[in-house]
Amino acid sequence: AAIDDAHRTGYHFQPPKNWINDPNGVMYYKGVYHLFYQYNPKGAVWGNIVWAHAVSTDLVDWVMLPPAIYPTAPFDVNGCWSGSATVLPDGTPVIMYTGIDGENRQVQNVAYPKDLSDPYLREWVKPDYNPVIAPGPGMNATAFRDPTTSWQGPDGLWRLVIGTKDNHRGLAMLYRSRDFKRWAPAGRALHSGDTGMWECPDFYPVNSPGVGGGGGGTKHVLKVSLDLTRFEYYTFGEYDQATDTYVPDAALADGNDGLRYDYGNFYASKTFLDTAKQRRILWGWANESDSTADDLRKGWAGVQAVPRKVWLAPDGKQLVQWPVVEIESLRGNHVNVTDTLVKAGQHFEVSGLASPAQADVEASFQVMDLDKAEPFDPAWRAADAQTVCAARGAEAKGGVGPFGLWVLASDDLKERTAVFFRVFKGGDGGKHVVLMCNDPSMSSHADNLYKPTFAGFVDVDVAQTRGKIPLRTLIDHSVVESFGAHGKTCILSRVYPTKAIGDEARLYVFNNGESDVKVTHLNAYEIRSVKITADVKQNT
Ligand code: DQQ
Repeated sequence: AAIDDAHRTGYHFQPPKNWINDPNGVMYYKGVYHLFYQYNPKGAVWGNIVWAHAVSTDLVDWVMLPPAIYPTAPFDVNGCWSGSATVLPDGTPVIMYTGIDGENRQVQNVAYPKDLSDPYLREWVKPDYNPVIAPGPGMNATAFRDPTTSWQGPDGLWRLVIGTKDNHRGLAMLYRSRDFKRWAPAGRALHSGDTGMWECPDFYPVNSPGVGGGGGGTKHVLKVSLDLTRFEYYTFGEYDQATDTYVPDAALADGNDGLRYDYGNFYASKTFLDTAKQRRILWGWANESDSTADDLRKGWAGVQAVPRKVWLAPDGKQLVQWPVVEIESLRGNHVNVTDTLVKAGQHFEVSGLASPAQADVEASFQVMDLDKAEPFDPAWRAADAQTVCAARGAEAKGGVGPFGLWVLASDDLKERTAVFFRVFKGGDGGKHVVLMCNDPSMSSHADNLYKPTFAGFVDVDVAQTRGKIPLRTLIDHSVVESFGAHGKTCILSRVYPTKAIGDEARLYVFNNGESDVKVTHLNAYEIRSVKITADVKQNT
């Protein structure tokens, strides 16, 4: 079947065709970044799941390899679901993944590289002693999956956690092993929450650059993905290695009120430590938001968000994310706007890019009159940002904001996706409340699209920044991936314009608030497409 490429991405990872979902087994090994991912070799809907495999030396251009892990044995005959890689101290990588066995139980299996001298680690071997972890008596065998990367305790034992549930309680169950072969259940969860099933847990240390330095500044992050609501949240806190206890910081909530990596379409994410550059990198899956019929017609579904560096904010209140610096090597021509006032109700086009459908926009906005901020409705206190933003979309005029970008816009402006801020007064301690939103309600003339408004609060003290709020937005045909306030609040959204495609797409700055807003600077870059090449096996 023909592949419809009108909405295919230029620099967000996707294979040439078919369905993809979760990133799996992400790792850096001897100069090569590995990305495995859930993949249906037979079509553009979820099913027949294998681990597809791609490698890169720069996180930008990718070589597509044959699937690394696929059903071959009783312990994974019905599917090879998500999991993680661990690089052992002797340098051997090991993958632990969820197999769906002949009885449709979820069990955990290991796989090892067949040939460590193959720089791409193309082939993986599953020992006969699999599965190495099976659901224990009384456990939910159809909700027991997605093992994390393992970590070693001071006693030399390896640990990992597996996502499961007990009725409505999501759990990250702890297991220990000396040899990766025999695993003993700790018989308890590292953490749990009243949220429904925990998929794709991730557990790792972070610190703030310049703060603590591996000592007091180190926190552990626990992230989980909620299959009921399709969002992820994280907590961080103290992990006591000796007792294997994790205590999240008191200010952090579990569940709906928890902090999110991304307030948009971003799921089943996973991090790894990049030992080459001493940074932690986050991969996450962005699902389609068109219909299944559209996906079948397109011949493909699913992309990966750009890899993001993740670290702890210096104030210790949240994580911060930023596209890996390598993405900037894709930048080409750019246009620049400085100190340009956008009066109430006005907009202007940022023209001059050959194709704003594939661009990287870095802007800083300055609110000229914060006194115009409307009071924050006390009724919103119990609500989440998305509820507030759905009630006050991009078209609803406000005091301060909505202001920001219209991306993937048609020349008549009938198609456009708004990425914007809104500022209210009367938050905690009299501070301003800053909201960042993505409103796709006008993004397309097409029918049958899922067009939710996404939003998150932004922890920026606008009185102190003199009204300044920075925004970076990565635009990639059907992806709008935004980073507010230097990566404090992130929102990825999928949109499918019918007119604003390819060279027809345009970029605007708008202000629908009463206060004037100054664009103190804006740089919009064309972004070249990455190279996705087929594997050429060397003849030796
Ligand atoms: N996707 C995988 C599961 C995981 C879910 C199956 C999350 O292992 O729990 O494709 O998207």
